[in-house]
Amino acid sequence: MVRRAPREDSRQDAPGVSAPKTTAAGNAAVSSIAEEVVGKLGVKRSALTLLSLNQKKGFDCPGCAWPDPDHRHTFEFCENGVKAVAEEATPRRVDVEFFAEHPVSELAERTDYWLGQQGRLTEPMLLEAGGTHYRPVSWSEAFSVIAEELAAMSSPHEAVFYTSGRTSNEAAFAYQLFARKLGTNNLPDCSNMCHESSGAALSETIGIGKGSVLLDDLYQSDLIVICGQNPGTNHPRMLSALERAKREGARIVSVNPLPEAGLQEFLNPQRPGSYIGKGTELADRFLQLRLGGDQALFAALGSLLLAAEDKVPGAVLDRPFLDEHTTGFAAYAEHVRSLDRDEVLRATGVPWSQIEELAEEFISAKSAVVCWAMGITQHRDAVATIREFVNVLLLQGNIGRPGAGVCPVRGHSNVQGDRTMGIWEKMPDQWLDRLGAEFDFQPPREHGLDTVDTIRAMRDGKIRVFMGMGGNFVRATPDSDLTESALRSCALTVQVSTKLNRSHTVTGRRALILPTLGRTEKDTTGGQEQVVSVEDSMGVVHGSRGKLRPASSQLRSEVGIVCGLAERVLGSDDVDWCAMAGDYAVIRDHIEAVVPGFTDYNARVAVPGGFVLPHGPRDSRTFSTPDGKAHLTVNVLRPLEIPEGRLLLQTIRSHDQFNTTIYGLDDRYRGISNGRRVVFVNPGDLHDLGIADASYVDLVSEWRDGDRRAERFRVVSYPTAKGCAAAYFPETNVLVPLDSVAETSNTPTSKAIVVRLEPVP
Ligand SMILES: Nc1nc2c(c(=O)[nH]1)N[C@H]1C(S)=C(S)[C@@H](COP(=O)(O)OP(=O)(O)OC[C@H]3O[C@@H](n4cnc5c(=O)[nH]c(N)nc54)[C@H](O)[C@@H]3O)O[C@H]1N2
Ligand SMILES: Nc1nc2c(c(=O)[nH]1)N[C@H]1C(S)=C(S)[C@@H](COP(=O)(O)OP(=O)(O)OC[C@H]3O[C@@H](n4cnc5c(=O)[nH]c(N)nc54)[C@H](O)[C@@H]3O)O[C@H]1N2
Ligand SMILES: [Mo]
Repeated sequence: MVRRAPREDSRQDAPGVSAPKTTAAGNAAVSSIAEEVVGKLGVKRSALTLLSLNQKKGFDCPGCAWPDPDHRHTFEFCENGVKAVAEEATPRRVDVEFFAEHPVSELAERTDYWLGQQGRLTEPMLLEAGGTHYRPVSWSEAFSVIAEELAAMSSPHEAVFYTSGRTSNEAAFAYQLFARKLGTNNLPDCSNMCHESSGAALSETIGIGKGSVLLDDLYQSDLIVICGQNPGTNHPRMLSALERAKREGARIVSVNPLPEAGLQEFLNPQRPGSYIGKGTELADRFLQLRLGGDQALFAALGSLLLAAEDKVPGAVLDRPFLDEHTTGFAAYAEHVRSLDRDEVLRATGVPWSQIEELAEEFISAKSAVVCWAMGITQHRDAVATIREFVNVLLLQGNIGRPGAGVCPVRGHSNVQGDRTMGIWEKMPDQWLDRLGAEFDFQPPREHGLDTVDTIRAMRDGKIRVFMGMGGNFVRATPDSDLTESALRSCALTVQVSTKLNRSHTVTGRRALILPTLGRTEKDTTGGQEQVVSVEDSMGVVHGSRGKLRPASSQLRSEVGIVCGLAERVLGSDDVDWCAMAGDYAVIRDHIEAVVPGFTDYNARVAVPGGFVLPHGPRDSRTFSTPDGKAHLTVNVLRPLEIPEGRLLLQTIRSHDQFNTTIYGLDDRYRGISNGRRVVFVNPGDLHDLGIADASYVDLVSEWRDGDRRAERFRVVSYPTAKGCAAAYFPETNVLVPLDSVAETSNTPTSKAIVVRLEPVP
């Protein structure tokens, strides 16, 4: 399989390269914000947009899921949140003339960057079977096409309903109801590629798949360990929280193969005082470990905590907590006591003395939080790794008390809320019982397809209709060539989208684009101004009100689309689709009846700042596992075997992208400008491999079914951990084998692909 760069990508493989930065945010970020917004939106629209962002009566930032502090500055936003907003609020339009001008075959040759730059989608478009161009259709005709294809299925399981993580609670709830009324749990989502491993490990060990800390816990914590996360780029507002935590006495540790800017030094753009002079050095300690080394690291930490307890009994472990609230201690202790130090060194590449120092940090801290993101979840042993985080925290009773806990940092702004609303291919029976009772039907019980299994089912010709509620399925998923041909085997692909992307160009026999309102836009569905709600990474639910004039008068809200479609397909027999679309408060009443924790939903969502969902372990050390206890677990170490002359490649985000949306071609903090086809390699590895810095290579991934190739990447000598290379996604998704997935969670191993570098002229 060979993947050539699209033609205009030649510009992207001759990047400028300079030394990486250590400082994030601050002045550079502020001027970049001004440039970004005023350049794209004009002065007036910029002011309205920014003044509404993350304000108590404004809209939730579509950037990331980091929570808003209680006492917001006039501007609680960050450079990358502003880019996300500017991308949505762009004055550029993809209209009927655009589609008449550009055949789909031509659009399929364009880069992600070019497609995104074309602007907002404006009206429903249909690609007929055998057609060369999309043509405009009415909403009614679009719904008829979908209804016709759904009616032609021999089983409801031939339809798949994907969700990205920007969809509001209200739209997500209506969408899953539609799928389940139709008779299927085929509800894959971006979480399957994101924090699925976190949900799996946390549900098993503490009884709930969500993080157990609130912002106040970070402020009160003694020790915050950040593993596998690059907040300077992906959660910049987290840096303000870390800065405050640090001022209040926290120690901060970064565990990462890359020395990421921001954790090293931070200039707070929200506090003008901090522009002067140096910023705050956030991380007190940096452990540069190998890709996938975290499981071994935390097993080693556990063994060191036990050894310290042996020396001074009662000084380290929280015995009363372990006795009262946990099971599995004895087996766990026996397991980590027999840990092989050489194996830990091989897996982590971190000297034992540094691990001992980190263990000392845990021992002397009164409370500790572990934060993590994609550097942890997208590995084969991700679930085992997160269970190992839980083990270390449980030993010291660091769950369910102030300043302590687990903190998986979510990505998409409402990805956590979508799950709470039932967007999951395997919702528990109890939840389905309540859904069935509220709407008087029997929801399907058979588990549905997740993202990877959806691709397998399409490949095997088992899927007739694919619908995407947002996102960019074909680019976000692994094994691009295989996934593209899998999607082409569908009879119909439907994308509900704000902006043009590659998923509109790689289609089933027929394809629909349904343009929708973004988070920033005023939603007047049913003739009244509607409010939606979202849940952040810490389980806080709050309202979001768009302020801007919609990009086109033909856009419909996601709720409007789902309810309109459901009514067409299912009739208005027993579900009040029309009432739901006319007033989202009706949907919230249904949610209140089905989803625990949403009592008085409508009243509480109207309160500025919203409300916090209950969380047993955090609130009362209640663990809803089968035995009511938190579980220490035994996790066998299985080091990855990297053949001689090969590197382990991780696929990451640049500072100028939101997942598959490419804002620009720079990665300022890593010193890259005007290009994306770069591969970061340790200078020692370059020396060993005999490859020169600044030369060009093909990246060839080796898997049991053969090689996959991404062509022509510029080599950048970079201080990444030895043996561990990095390049940007989605250009490298072609290298991720579909079957290379995390145990249990089925998440693609996007952070660990065995590659060889083949020099090219
Ligand atoms: N501006 C912007 N914001 C975003 C996004 C975006 O694309 N752009 N995406 C959003 C989404 S959906 C998500 S999920 C989050 C993603 O947020 P991140 O997880 O920060 O995103 P990545 O770029 O994938 O970075 C992974 C980090 O983990 C490190 N890492 C990789 N493997 C390992 C490992 O084995 N061990 C350790 N300890 N570290 C490792 C990498 O070096 C890198 O620093 O951000 C969200 N916010
Ligand atoms: N190799 C590799 N692959 C990865 C990852 C990785 O680290 N490495 N990360 C994975 C992760 S963490 C995630 S979350 C997934 C992301 O997967 P997705 O969520 O599927 O992808 P996005 O790029 O976020 O989707 C962007 C598109 O969403 C649409 N959109 C934007 N806003 C809205 C809206 O408000 N409503 C609607 N209906 N549409 C909207 C726009 O049309 C835009 O083109 O990618 C995964 N893929
Ligand atoms: Mo994500």
